Amino acid sequence: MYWNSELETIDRKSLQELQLARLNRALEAASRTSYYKKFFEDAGVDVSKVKTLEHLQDLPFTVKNDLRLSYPDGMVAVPKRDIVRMHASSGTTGKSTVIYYTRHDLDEWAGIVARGIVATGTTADDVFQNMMGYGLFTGGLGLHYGAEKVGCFVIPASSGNTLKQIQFFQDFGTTVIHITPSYSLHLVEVIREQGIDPHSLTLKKAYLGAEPYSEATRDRIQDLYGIQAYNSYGLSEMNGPGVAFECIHKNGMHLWEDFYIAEIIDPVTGKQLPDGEEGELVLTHINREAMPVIRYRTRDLTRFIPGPCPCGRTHRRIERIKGRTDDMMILGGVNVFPSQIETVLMNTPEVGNNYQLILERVSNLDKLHIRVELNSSMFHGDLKELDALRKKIGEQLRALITINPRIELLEPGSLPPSMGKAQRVIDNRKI
Ligand code: DLL
Repeated sequence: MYWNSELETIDRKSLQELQLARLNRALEAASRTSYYKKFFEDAGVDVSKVKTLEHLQDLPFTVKNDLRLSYPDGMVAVPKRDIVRMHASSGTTGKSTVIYYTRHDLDEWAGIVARGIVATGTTADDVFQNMMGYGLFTGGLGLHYGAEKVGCFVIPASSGNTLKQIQFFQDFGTTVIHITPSYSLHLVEVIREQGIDPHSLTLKKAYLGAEPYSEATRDRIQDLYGIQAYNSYGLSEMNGPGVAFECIHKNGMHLWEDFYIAEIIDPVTGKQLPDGEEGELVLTHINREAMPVIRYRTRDLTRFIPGPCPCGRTHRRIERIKGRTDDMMILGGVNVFPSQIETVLMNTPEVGNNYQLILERVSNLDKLHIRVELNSSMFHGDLKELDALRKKIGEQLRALITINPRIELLEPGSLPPSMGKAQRVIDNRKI
């Protein structure tokens, strides 16, 4: 039931003591790096004065741009010969951000990934098909070593090559998949096109992550495949996947607090918010030798779910990520997240598995154009029916988020399928 029962069920007081000891070690390591040394000096802070967990709030935030500025190795705290791997995320602008790991870091990372895997009931009897990209992206290799640690039969399939993936399901009796929600929605369509009933496969579970998605999408994936889907959260700056994982209760993701000190802040003021309130997640990595990262602003919006979890793990749970602060759209003065629109679309049975949100600026006003595929079994091309459906979706969007977008209904298969992280929002506004 647990991978490491001692650490997963540690009492809060001991956990906080461990956090403080590890924080001091991480701060000391950070001060040895060329980037943080100057960073702390410029901010006028003396990290040796951090004597309690509350003192962490006196330190400045690290943002994505700091990682870019420190490129290639300004945040490395160990000699090069101790580094055994790097990962990188390209991002859309500027230099890549590079993350470094020692052998110990990789082993520890695989350990928390194993915690998440075991928390969902997966064992050495499972066949784990890893359909996240292998390479510089952390999704593939990150889960790979955790699943091997658990003793699963691991198929390092990577993403794409959809027909082969389906063949592997059948030939090796895959029971667990690791996949982005958007790719899983494409995959299930291809399975059906092959004349295979997804429910007839040996699949039992999916680990979904790497991109924001709604509860309605999880429900849809569970129904389409006839499996249980678990939410998995992570980001390359904090190792990659494995930062937080759902247990069998599927009620928020346990964030491994012996690895990360988590804060929820008001994204505007930067001040910590009271427990349970929604805000931006800020993480300090306190268990990585090669590259400590202090008070990293994730841009992800969530909150801590109050109260204990019936599974007995004492690490607090974060709620499904609502969206990224940078993905928020302001439409007619209303703040809207793509996940809110997705909820309406995925709760509409006539709607298919793929959609795009296109933002345009017309006479100084932001306009949203939703392009959404229809479900093939519902698609008859009857204009009256399509009109009624467009109206129905429009009404629900208005009722829930008071927006009035242009809705375009498309034939199934019209939009580019996603093999990894989907690009849902296309911003054509010229600022
Ligand atoms: O996406 C790591 C990962 C791989 C997580 C596989 C889970 C599974 P990055 O490429 O650095 O790392 O992107 C991190 O993706 O800040 C979130 O905005 C988003 N994200 C990741 N997991 C979730 C999730 C990997 N479960 C960024 N729900 C993060 C919502 C997620 N958003």
